[in-house]
Amino acid sequence: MPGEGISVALIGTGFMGRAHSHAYRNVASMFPECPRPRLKLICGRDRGRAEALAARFGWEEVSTSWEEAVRHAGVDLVDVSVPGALHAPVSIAAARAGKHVLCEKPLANSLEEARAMLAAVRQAGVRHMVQFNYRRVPAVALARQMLDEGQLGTLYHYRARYLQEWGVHPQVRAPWKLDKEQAGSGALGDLGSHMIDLCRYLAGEIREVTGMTETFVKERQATGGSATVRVTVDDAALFLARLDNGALASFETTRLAPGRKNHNFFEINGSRGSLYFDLERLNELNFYSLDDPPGRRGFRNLLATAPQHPYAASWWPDGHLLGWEHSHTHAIRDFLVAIGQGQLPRPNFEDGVKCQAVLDAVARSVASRRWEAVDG
Ligand code: SOE
Repeated sequence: MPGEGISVALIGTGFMGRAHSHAYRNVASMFPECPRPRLKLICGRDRGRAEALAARFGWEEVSTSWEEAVRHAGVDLVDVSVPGALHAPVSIAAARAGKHVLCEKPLANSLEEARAMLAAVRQAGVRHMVQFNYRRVPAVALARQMLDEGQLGTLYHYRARYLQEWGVHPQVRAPWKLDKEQAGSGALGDLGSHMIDLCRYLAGEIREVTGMTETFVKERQATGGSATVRVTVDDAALFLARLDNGALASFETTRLAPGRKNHNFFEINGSRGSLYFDLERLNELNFYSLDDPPGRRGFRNLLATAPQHPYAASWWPDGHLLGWEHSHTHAIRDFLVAIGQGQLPRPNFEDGVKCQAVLDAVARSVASRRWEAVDG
């Protein structure tokens, strides 16, 4: 209920810790229908860093023990924004303590862990969501609406790319992302999971895949030092897929694409038209319709900032653009509203397991060099 408040423990003080802190701090001011989150506790291994974030964003308490934080009697919701290896232990402990759980993507480092997490939240009867924030970009949610309206007709192709540049630079920001033990995989899980989730959201379930991965740079320097880190994950992954609805899909992700800062792109082709989106132009959705008269056809660029567009009415007048951080605010708004209404939001841990099953099938295909079925 608006006004009653939901007390949050945020586990993690890195990039996502900051992004989520920003969202919790602003969400109820911009979305008055949303229960107001209480920024109860922030937890991180480095006390100084947690204290600094607490001071900046207004977290009431600081902890260096996630085990204690998830059991805190004053906490209703645990936000898991830590490296992948901790997603399962923290989420499962939080669910067992009766807390709602928001977990960063990908849900886990393995399909087995993801299934155990789903079992735990179901058994505890708590609400759960995976922070696949790109579903909540207004232009992406608009694409979903247009697909629901049938504006593309029968779907033939889903084409996804998620390309970043940072891997070509000698020093890396988050060395844990290069370590299989901590991250599960490289570009495949980190960026590929976003591509898979958007495909499932927009176009349909993935039935079978064939893929390949490569680690081009085998050793790297960690941030702020001369220490060399051995890279045990992929730099790049490519895979093809067949969807349940018969559409064909292709996916490409890499951390080694100079000039591509955060190029999360999809294009969908159907019998009546096409849609494409690029995160680096996140306010825009491009639509081509065969329903337009011949001689007047061409991609039109829809600016998804009008009050008729998803989430947009709560922000600024039409044409006053939104940014990347709004996708996190929208996702957290939807989770808090769902908790307030006693509903289970999407994408929840079941979606997280389905995404993980696709990642697992790609990894199996890389090893077998064959097409692999996605484990249902
Ligand atoms: C990787 O650079 C990264 O930060 C991902 O981990 C996030 O999920 C993505 O939203 C932006 O890029």
